[in-house]
Amino acid sequence: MSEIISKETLKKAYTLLCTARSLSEIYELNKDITSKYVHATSKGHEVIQLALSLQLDKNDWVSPYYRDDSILLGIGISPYELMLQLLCKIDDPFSGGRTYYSHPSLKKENMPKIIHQSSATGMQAIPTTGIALGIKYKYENNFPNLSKNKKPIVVCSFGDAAITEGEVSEAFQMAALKKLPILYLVQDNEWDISAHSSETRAVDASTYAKGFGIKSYTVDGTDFKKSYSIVSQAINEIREKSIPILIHAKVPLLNHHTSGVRMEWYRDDIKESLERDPFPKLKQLLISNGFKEDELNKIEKDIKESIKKEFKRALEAKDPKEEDLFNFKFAPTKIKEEKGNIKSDNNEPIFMVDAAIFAIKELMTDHPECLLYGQDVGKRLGGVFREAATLGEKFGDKRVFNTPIQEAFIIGSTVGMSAVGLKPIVEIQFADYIWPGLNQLFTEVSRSYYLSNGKWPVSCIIRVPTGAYGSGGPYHSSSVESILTNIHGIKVAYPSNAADLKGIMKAAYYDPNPVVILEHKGLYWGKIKGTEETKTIEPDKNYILPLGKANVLLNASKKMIENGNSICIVTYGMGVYWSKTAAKKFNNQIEIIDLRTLYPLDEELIYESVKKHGRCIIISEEPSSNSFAQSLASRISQNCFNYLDSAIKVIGSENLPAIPLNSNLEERMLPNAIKIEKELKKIFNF
Ligand SMILES: Cc1ncc(C[n+]2csc(CCOP(=O)(O)OP(=O)(O)O)c2C)c(N)n1
Ligand SMILES: [Mg+2]
Repeated sequence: MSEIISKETLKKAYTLLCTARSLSEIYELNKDITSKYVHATSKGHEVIQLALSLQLDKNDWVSPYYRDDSILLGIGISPYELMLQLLCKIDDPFSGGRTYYSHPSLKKENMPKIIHQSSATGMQAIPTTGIALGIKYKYENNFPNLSKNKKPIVVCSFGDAAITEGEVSEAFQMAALKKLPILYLVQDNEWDISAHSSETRAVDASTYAKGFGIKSYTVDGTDFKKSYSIVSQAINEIREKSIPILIHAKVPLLNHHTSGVRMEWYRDDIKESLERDPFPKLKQLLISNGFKEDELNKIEKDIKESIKKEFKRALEAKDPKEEDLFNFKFAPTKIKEEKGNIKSDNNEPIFMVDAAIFAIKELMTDHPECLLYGQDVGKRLGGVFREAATLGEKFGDKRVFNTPIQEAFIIGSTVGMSAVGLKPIVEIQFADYIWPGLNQLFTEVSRSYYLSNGKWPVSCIIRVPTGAYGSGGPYHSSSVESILTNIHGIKVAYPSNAADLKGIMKAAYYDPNPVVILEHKGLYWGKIKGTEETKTIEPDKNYILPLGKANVLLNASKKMIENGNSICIVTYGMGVYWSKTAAKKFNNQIEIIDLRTLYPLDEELIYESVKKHGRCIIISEEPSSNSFAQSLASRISQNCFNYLDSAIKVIGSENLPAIPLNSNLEERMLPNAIKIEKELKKIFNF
């Protein structure tokens, strides 16, 4: 393992270490200004970071964490660019002033790529492992233009405390299971914030990783020679063998935890830590390799001067303008109009469940970058609702595969998969179990495009069977649309029949943004009384239904509208069928709008219709209070107030924690046609 490190590399490492130190110093000297926006620096950790970053190739991927400014310097980011981020300036190359110091995202031709880095510790493990999964997928499926000699690797960097988090174990499990080309770098300074490792972990990172079957190396992260050599060995092994490796680097933290949490408040190890300072060690290494001390001192002095100038320049740089706030909410989609033939040659109506399968089959046939994974979706079962049946047989288990019970991984890995150009369709088995995945959806998936200033949209479809019936009971019946529509940065569709589901699946696929499709399991086969119309003729392959387009399913008569005797029901999912049944009891008085997509919402159509009728009921399957439906009612009231003859009514489930298993209780809990009919009558008699 005796790596010969060139003098050029040594000099570069020393120069960058001086740069990192000067940055730490100038931020601290100017803390009145710089502490406006919280930041942490790599002081004490620089050497392992440089040993890594100086060995990365432009085709590699790296996810540095908030203490990794030396990794950023090492891959070629300038101190000025880092300062722009520190000060949240518009030309901050990562986020245009939207996110903190050393929270990068980078998509430059000649540098390693960096997906959006959130500030949630440990959460980068899953998206970053998703990149490695994507790279492996591309090699296994013989994608064109892949480098054969120097295969890309992925690096995920963490602090020692971060790897105690649950989600990290999902990532480690998958990396080991699938033999992914990923290097986990753990910088162990023995501190969480003020909690010491003796309080927070039973074993260190290398022992922990071994439990997953991940090879690991421990190294003194202040020793450049050893660090460089271990990193070099690990990178070569990963490139050649496609395996995960963990490097556990022991380092001292020589700066405050962050600008806001000062070391003098709680650190009792400052003196010992300073004795492990990597700076004099690296200097000594250079001297023993023939460099003159004077030359090294001059480098240090020149850098300090230049950092001072750059800091002054950065202070004068422009801030973002207010209107910049709105850029990059969603990446633009080309799918704006309903297109193609909703009727095909096949006149036999199909179930909703099959509409989804047929859509995915067409997509996977045309697009090698389309793949499907989730729990039990593989060929043995094809999904617990058989909602992926036949796909595994047709496309093989490299493209349609089972995952462990890892909702966080299923959702969060799409960030990485999408970054390498794939289009994952993933599935959460029941809406009730989306909760462990919500963190990834909120923290990583939904914010990637916005916080990377438009660099990293996440294109994925997350299928979520949802809703009650079929004796689902409290853990297989929940509705979660209020939670989902509260997450800005994802789209949420909720189709109610086979044709819509097929058309929406296509639109979602070609959408560059994350799309959750809620698929009501009670509608999959149209077996529940009143839901027979979920079955439709299968639309043609080219049929596509844009997201955000609601549909008027039933019209009230002109006469009833003119006489002020009509009402508009706004609903979706199962609500469509309860409403249809209830409407039969009235004499052409009811208009039904099926929203089909909840975010974005077809506000234009809704307001137009409410203004026409002057009355509106919103029906959803969720408990009604604090819900999406309530929020919609409020929006309608604000926009249509002058046209309303009565308050907007919301009908939902009872406001209770769960849908009970007993069928009588379930019946009482949920809305139904009779309850809706009663409300309609009340409103007409008002
Ligand atoms: C999920 C999450 N919980 C809590 C925090 C607050 N927090 C920020 S840094 C930190 C300590 C992380 O320690 P470690 O991973 O060892 O990195 P170090 O700062 O020591 O380099 C905590 C708890 C966070 N950012 N994310
Ligand atoms: Mg730590």
